[in-house]
Amino acid sequence: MNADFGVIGLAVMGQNLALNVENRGYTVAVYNRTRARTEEFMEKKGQGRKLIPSYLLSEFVASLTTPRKIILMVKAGGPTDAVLEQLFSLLSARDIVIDGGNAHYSDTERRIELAQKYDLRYLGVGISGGEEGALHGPAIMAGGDKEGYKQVEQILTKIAGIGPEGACCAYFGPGSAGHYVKMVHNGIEYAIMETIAEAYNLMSRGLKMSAREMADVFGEWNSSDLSSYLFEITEKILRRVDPETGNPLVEMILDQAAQKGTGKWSTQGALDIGSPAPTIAMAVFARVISALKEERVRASTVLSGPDGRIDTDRGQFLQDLFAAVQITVISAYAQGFHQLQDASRERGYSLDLSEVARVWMAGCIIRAKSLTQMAKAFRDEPDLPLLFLVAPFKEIWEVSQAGMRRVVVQAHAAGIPVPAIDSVMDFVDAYRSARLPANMIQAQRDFFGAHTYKRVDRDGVFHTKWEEE
Ligand code: NBP
Repeated sequence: MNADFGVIGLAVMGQNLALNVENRGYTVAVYNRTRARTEEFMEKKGQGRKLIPSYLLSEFVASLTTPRKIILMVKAGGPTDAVLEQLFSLLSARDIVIDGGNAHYSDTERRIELAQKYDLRYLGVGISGGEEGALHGPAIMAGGDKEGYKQVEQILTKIAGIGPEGACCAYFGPGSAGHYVKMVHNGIEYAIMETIAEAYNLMSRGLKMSAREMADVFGEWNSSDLSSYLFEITEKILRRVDPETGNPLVEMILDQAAQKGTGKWSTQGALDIGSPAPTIAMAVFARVISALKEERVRASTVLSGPDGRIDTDRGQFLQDLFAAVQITVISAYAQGFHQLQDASRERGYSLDLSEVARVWMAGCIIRAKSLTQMAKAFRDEPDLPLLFLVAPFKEIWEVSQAGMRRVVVQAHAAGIPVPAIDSVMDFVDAYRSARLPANMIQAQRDFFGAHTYKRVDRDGVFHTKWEEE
């Protein structure tokens, strides 16, 4: 029996992806560096299935029909390089290698060049949805060798999540396009998670609401235009009680957020191409500050400020908070799409943003009802720079900005940090300003560094000797 598809790496993602492919009727070859993991997988989940385990990479390669179709689900970075180093020399020309891990886009570019030397077809594919998604239908963001994609398209499409506009799998462009889209997906994910955490903080610390009351609010929001996976799980999290203490479980969790790097990469990528992604950046920095627990505990006894209480009409505040959260969440997507637009130009991806929005509609962590309207906005205007410029997002901004401004003012007055919400207020206010104070910055640069400046009233480049009258 020869396998149709091969999976290397049998941690949670690889196992579930292998089972997902097998569930669609394919025979799947599986291999993992550590033998025991493969044995355990076969024993616990592989019984009676069309899975072919191998304990040597050469045997794994030999068990696949040609052209071979192999996906790597191993730890990104060095481990992926370690596998590829062995794998490439075992393969035949035009075999297809898919990196399904969270690779940095520059690593993908480098590996594509290496694969070309072996005449292999290399695909960098972002897969989102966590372990459940991998098993039942992830969002699949592919990039790289187009011919290679055509040959695995049927399998990838069959295992993908199904959204309101079809299977959530697409080829986005050459090179590292797929991994770049996945990286920005994760950046948006960071920003939405931070926004939700800020809303939770305002309700819990500011309004002194109970976990159950907050769960009701998130449940209500999840039945509105904000309907999305992250709001859905937030309600569930707030309803979970810690069996040991009887307290809401979330209150028993240490307030130090971890980060695996994709939010950071997304921000670095935005800075590299001069794309405005302040909310994604603030979400990364919020996690960085949260990690400084000992410093924060010390500072809390040294630095004074308001006590965090928000004394206001609760109903009105919650309405305003909805407005602030809605604008901030839309802005997270808007900044992400802006970055993709810029990266597409800069890196030659030729991304179709309506297709990106469509693929994010199911299977992935940032799936949301509003993506349907976002896909339409980019179908109507493929080069749309920012979602807020068109309906219905323009109207949401018009209707909701007053409430959002009240939330920002009240949060600052109470001493509650809202970096994501705040960053969006500043971002949109700056973006809608025909004139910003950057003229002062240009004057300063010219003053100390003779960097020159342009004038508003005529063409040319100018320099002033500022200390001479
Ligand atoms: P991990 O990212 O924890 O990686 C574990 C796998 O990498 C194991 O199979 C391990 O083999 C293998 N590996 C390592 Br570590 N070093 C290796 C080496 N030098 N040579 C060969 N194999 C090596 O697994 P995961 O959480 O299932 O994620 C897999 C990929 O999918 C990652 O790139 C991840 O970023 C991405 N991803 C994960 C999620 C998620 O929710 N977890 C979501 C989306 C994408 P061993 O058994 O021998 O140690």
